[in-house]
Amino acid sequence: MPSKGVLVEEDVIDIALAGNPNVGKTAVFNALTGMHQKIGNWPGVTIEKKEGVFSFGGIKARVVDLPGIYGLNAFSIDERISRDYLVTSRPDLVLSIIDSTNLQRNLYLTLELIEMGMNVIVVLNMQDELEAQGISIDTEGVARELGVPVVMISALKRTGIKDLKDKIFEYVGKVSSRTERKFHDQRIEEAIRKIESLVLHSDISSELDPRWLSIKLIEKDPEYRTLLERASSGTKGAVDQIVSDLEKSVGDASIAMAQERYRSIQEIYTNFVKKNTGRVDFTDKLDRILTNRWLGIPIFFFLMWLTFEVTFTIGNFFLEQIEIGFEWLSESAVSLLAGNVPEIVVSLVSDGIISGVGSVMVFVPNIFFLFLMIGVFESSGYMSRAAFVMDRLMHKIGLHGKSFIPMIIGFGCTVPAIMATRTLESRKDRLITMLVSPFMSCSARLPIYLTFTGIFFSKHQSTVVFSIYVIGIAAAIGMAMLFKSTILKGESSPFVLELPPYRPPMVKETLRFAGSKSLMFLKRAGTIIFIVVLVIWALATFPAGVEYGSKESYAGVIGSTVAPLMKPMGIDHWESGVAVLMGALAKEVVVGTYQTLVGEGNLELTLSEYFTPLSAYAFMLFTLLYMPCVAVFGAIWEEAGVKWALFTAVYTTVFAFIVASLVFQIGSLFLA
Ligand SMILES: Nc1nc2c(ncn2[C@@H]2O[C@H](COP(=O)(O)OP(=O)(O)OP(=O)(O)O)[C@@H](O)[C@H]2O)c(=O)[nH]1
Ligand SMILES: [Mg+2]
Repeated sequence: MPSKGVLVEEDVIDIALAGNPNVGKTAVFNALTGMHQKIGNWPGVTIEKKEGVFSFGGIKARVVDLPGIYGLNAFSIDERISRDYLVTSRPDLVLSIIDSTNLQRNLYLTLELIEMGMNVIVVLNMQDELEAQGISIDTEGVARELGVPVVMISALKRTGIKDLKDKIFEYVGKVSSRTERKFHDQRIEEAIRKIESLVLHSDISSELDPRWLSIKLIEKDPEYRTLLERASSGTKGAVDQIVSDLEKSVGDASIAMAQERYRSIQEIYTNFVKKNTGRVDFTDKLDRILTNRWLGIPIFFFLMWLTFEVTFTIGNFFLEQIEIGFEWLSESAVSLLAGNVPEIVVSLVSDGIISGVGSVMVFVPNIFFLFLMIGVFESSGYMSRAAFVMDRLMHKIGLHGKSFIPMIIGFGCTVPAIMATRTLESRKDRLITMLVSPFMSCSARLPIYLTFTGIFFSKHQSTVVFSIYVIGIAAAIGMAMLFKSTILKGESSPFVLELPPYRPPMVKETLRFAGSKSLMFLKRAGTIIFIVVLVIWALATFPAGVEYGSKESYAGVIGSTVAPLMKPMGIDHWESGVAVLMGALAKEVVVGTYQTLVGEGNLELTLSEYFTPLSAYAFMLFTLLYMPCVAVFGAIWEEAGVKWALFTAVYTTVFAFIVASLVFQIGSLFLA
């Protein structure tokens, strides 16, 4: 690592990307490094710092992509990650990424970074959108005013990237120069200077930049106050004296400083930004419909239904082809192996591996199309609208619409949904969102619904599956309401939900997203599901001498122990007991378990003997609601502690049992 200040050619320079949420930091990161980190059109996509490298003209750069922040006072976990990285790691260079169509709001953080004494290059991103809106910015003027280099780029269209690299290159070999530009009123500057020299010559132990620390002390930032509390009473008294003297003339110092920053920004804006008025905003027009008071929620549910329609109709076409492929594979394997190897090996290969793993793999096309639809929602900007229209409903239960974003992510997989709760400021809101996110039906449950609706509701497949998803959302909201009014009472934090402009979904990125998720599904099928299938095959085969998959096999014994508990849900056979137990590892294996237990038998025939449409529906509800898979358990453990992970597993399972039993019992009354 180079010494701060002088950068020499053979050094690796550390570059951080900082900026407000959704301004294209990750897009810039990908453009610089050639990597494919996730980007999406809503604030809060990046929730952890990510590293990459690139070299250019003989220099090597290590780049860190950070979660979005509005300013250097951090509230939520993802914001804290960014702030702490900037403050304590002090990268050699910070690229302050700005959405140039939104200069006014974005510049606040830039000013803070400059005040912090960072080496800053201002990157005005989204040049294409700026031009489309007929706005122009005098970059030279802004650079002069801020005292740092300014580059205009479009990370999406990849324009200006070379320019940016050139500007980065200029830093190498140059003595870092703190900008002389001071944004504050003379009285404030004087106070900063006084405290700065106190900090330098006192017992306040800190690695922080002294000017930055002084500013934070004047702002009475509680996190930096603690440093002062630890210092001697003389130092503390002197600092307090300077601050209170200052406040006598300027009022609340932190407000005065914020006002100064806004004043500088306004000045820059009026002097260097030229706007063409009179154009009609496409985003505004579309939002009048999509976020309409009355239409918003129905449209959201319609789009959800459409997602399943696409997932099923197109997905099922491919599914059938793959199914035929696996049947052929299984038959060929049997005819090839039969007579040549022991009977038990034939059974292992055809009953266990091919049909068990195959029964899960066939759903890859459906998974692909589901994620393709989710990807389109994410990159078009609709995601934030969904959160926005649900906001009113969420507010009624005391949560913020922002909580709905992790929940939507949960339709793909619950693990990233748990991680996405990091964007919520309030710890209690965050916990509640984590506790209820598993009810948002993840893609791993889709094979269960597809199998069961295919047998029992083949005419109304997407409507039935849609109803399950809606029940999942209702359960999540209902439970959130319960938690909010009981064990996790608290104020909901005020926050204005941001609506990014609509953007055409990026075809390549969205396809890659759907592809990588499908691949992940395949990988799970190849690893965890493969192992589970082997275990089940063994349990169904042994003890030696019993008929394969019979009640006397180990699997039968285990299943029979659990099965009585499922009787209230209308389930009266041991196979489902095994399937549900295994499903706790990964929900994908539920179908694989049935298939392996049935072996050479016909799965559809067997299930249609075991279930009625009513009990099949109850069973789908149970698998929707009962304990999330081990990966989610691990994620909650990591984010909130083992206590909450255990709590989630137990309460969801009890809840699932109650709901599924009620549905079956009440349904039986009507159908009898
Ligand atoms: N038109 C246009 N869109 C862009 C440009 N750069 C990024 N975007 C889009 O802006 C959105 C946000 O991009 P990200 O890179 O995810 O933004 P981010 O700053 O990393 O966002 P967070 O991680 O949520 O803080 C995506 O929809 C991108 O496709 C650009 O230069 N032009
Ligand atoms: Mg990002």
